[in-house]
Amino acid sequence: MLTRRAWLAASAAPLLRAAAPAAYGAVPSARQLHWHALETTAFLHFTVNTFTDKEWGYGDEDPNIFNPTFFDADAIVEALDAAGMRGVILTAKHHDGFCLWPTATTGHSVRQSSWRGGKGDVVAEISAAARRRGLRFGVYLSPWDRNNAAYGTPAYLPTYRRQLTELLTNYGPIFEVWHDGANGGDGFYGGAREKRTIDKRTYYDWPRTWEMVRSLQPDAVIFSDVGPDVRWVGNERGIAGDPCWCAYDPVGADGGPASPGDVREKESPTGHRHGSKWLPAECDVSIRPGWFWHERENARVKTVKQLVDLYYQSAGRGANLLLNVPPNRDGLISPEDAGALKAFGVYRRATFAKDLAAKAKASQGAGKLVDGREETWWASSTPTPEVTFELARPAAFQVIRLREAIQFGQRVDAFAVERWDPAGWQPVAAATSIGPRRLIRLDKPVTASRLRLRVTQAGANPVLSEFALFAE
Ligand code: FUL
Repeated sequence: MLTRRAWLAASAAPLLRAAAPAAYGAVPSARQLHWHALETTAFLHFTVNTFTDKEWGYGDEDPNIFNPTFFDADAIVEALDAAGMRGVILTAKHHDGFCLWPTATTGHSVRQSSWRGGKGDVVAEISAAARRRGLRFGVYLSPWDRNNAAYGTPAYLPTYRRQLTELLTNYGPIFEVWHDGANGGDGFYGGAREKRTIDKRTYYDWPRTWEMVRSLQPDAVIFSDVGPDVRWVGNERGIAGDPCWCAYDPVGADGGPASPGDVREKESPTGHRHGSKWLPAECDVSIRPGWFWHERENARVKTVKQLVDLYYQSAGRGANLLLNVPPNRDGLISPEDAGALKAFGVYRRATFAKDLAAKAKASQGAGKLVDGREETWWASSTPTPEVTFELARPAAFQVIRLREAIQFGQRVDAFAVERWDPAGWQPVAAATSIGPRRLIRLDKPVTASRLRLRVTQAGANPVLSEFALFAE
């Protein structure tokens, strides 16, 4: 199995019970640890835009236009599950202000649509379908609301918070709350049809909203450009930095305090090696050129090869991948997207089914295995340990996966993997950050029966929880 126990199984030495290592630098909260384990999640961009063929709705849409005749939440979630997605975040309200649940806060929602006679509730159906299939459910609620007459004045904020309260109280456990940084500009605004700009730093009073999220859904992580739990990776291509550090101290574009929509995004892909906050990166990217479904983009759905590459460039660098798959006008995932998702899932299941190092014997060098009750990790007693793995038989592998026991912080700066051949140790791969996960995909398979992991630089004695090998 691909668990942290693999490290234990790999050991020839007896298990030691010892005190947990002291934490180094920033460390994750319990809710962040759960989030890291999800690894890949899906985004659903779905609203009036799906029917108007737009990316940003103006806010003046006729609610009747939202009419996904064959909407099937189970079919949507099934398509995401096939790709190995462990959570799904729905655009409960995008910038147009149209709410996909029958909210009491506005007249711009599914309740005003003739879809299902005004009795439809996309949030209820997707959250229930996700629960049935074991996927976690999260919500995107756009702060910018181009429909709301009060947008831009303090009177809008209670509405935004009431919408969030409805979402966080009526639809079961929420794993992630997603705050978009796109803000302000022109819109319908109750008929005013004008441009409204807000001060991103002060208008939303985010600390107060986040406190509310904490009280309603204490286990949910909060995403924005600046966290507080999960950071935007700084691009919409789905690509993390290399290295990608989990710690980050976001700074505003002008060097002042950062806020959602105002961050020096060039620093977000990499994070800060010695940042004071654990603020890991999430890579949002769409399977299509746009975030919403457009018929003209049916031929431009990412191929399985592109999805696999993205997986290594995001999840493989320790970030989470948030892959957007927009439902179409029928209220279903189009066959093009479903096909790519399925093939991506097949690749993942086939590649990661068998850890070729699971039965290897590890020389522990100057370190020890520690039984942390829930899991086991290997704590080095030097900053730059070398561990040798003797495989039961020669194995051909193309992917190496490492994990740090991140509850003790991100400690490793750089490492190398080598294989033994009669002429001595030969380099196989080298990389920098590990954190929750580091995947190294080799250009071609390598065959070896003895491997060596060398941590070449670390801020503190490494604490590792996995070394695994896979054939692609
Ligand atoms: C952006 C939005 O403006 C896009 O429409 C999309 O929702 C993307 C995920 O975030 O800021």
